[in-house]
Formats: sequence, structure tokens, C-alpha cells
Amino acid sequence: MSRAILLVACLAAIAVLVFWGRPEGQGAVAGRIAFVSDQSGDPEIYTVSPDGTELRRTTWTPGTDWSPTWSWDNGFIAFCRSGGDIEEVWRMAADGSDQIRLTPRASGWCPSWSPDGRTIAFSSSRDGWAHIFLMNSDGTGVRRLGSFGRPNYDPAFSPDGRSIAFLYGNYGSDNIAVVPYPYDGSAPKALTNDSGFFHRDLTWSPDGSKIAFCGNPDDDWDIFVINARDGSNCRRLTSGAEEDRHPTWSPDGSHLAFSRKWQGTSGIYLVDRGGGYVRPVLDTPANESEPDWSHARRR
Ligand SMILES: [Ca+2]
Ligand SMILES: [Ca+2]
Repeated sequence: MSRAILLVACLAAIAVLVFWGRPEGQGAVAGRIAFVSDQSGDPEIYTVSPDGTELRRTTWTPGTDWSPTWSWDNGFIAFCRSGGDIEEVWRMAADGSDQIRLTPRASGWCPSWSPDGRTIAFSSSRDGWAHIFLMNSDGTGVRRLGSFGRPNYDPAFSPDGRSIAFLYGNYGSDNIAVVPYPYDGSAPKALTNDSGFFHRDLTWSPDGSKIAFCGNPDDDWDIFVINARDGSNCRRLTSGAEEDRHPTWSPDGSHLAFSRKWQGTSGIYLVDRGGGYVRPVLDTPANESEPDWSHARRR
């Protein structure tokens, strides 16, 4: 090999190392990402390391398994299972064992664990409109969060367990609101007030200071971040015609994973919190979506 070719090869190798290793640090490789994949031909829940290794399948059932959500101690995953005409909330151990149906024959989706692991908030249309309900993490004690006069859904407990953010519906748009937990009956505090488009898939940063979500102001979906305190400082992390959904923060808050759909196929990608670069977590021909990143170990 000539010296020139060797030099080019070395530079190329360094460039690859710099690109892949660049801003990642420990935060981008820590924890595990739960997600949905149809690689078996049927939507199932898998977990994977953020570098794409150690892929494990956790569900093996007919019908659609979706919306995986880690408990804050990373011991359990709550999820939805759709069969026939109903979507129910289930939970399982993180390795897929001990699967328990929490809302038998009653609609439920979008589960969110309280940080102490005792309560799961979820959406349900069991009484007509979509409303947020709470239940004990064994499925007992189901009760409505509150009466807000409009459809409300997609709850997300804050990392300190003292707030629940959710979507607050209207016709043709919805917005992000937050109430204290335990709920005291106060009016929801609006964090966004946008008309004519939808917000979805909201998720708190690990330190509770930010909320990421996806929105479709341009008729495609992109990832945005706002301050959780008052909805200020809205920043767009992704753009372009791809459909970017389901953001989820790395345990140290340095990165977000999200699902990107383009030309009929979706995959899991990472972006740094500044929106600086995007790379895929997995490279498969299957559809992968709805990532949820596990949490930092708690003291
Ligand atoms: Ca399935
Ligand atoms: Ca987009």
C-alpha cells in the first residue's frame, strides 16, 4: 500500500471515529431503549442498548404490542396490547417475564409511571372522550385524574412526581398543560397555546426542567423542546419532511432518541439535545418506533 493510500485510509478511519464517537459521552450509551418493532411480522416490544447492540425481544403475542414505558427503577415496562377492538394497559418485568394485564376489557393506552412506582397514569376512552385515569401499579384503584371539560390524554409524570403534564384537546389542535400531583382541582396550566396543529408524545427531561414533544406545524412531524416551568424557549431539534415522533431523553439528558419515518419505513434515531446531529440506533429493514429510554439509577 502506498504511503498516500495509507494516509487517506488513516484519515478516513479517524473521521469515522470522530463522527461516531463525537458528542456521545457516557450519556448516549447508558441505559437501554425499549421500542416497538415489526421485524417478526407482528408489532412486538424489544429493548436494545443505545449503541444498537444487545437486542432483546420481550413480547411474543399475536396483536399489537406498543407504547413501552420504563418504570423509574428500570425493573418494569408498562405497555399497551391491542387485540380485537380494545387497547389495554399491561406491565411486565424488563426481561419480558411476569406479564400482567392491568386494565382487562377496559380501554387504556399511554401509561406513565409515578417515580415511586406505586401509580400508573394512562389515557382511556372508557367513559366516552379520552380522559386521564390513575391506577395502582397492580391495576387496582382506577380513578379519573380530574374533570377538565375537554378531552385530556397522554399523561407524563414529572421526574419529581409532583406534576403530571398531558395533552389538552380541542378540535383541530391540542396543547400541553400541567397540573400538580396529587391533583388539587386547580385549572390546568397551559405550557403551549398553539392553534391549528397537534402536539404529541410529550416527555420530561431527567432533571425536570424541559419537556420534549413532537408537533406538526409544517404538516410533517418534528421534535421540539420547551421549558417545563412555563413553556418558554421553544426550540426545534429536527426538521425536514421525515415524520419525527416519540422523543425520549437519555438518562443524563445529553441526547434524545426518537422515531423517524420516511418513505414508508420508520427507525429509531438519536439526536443531541442541541439538535446538532442525527444518527440511527438500528439499521434494519423492519419498522421500529416508540422508543422509551430507561432512567438513571436513583439514589
Ligand atoms: Ca405482538
Ligand atoms: Ca419532519
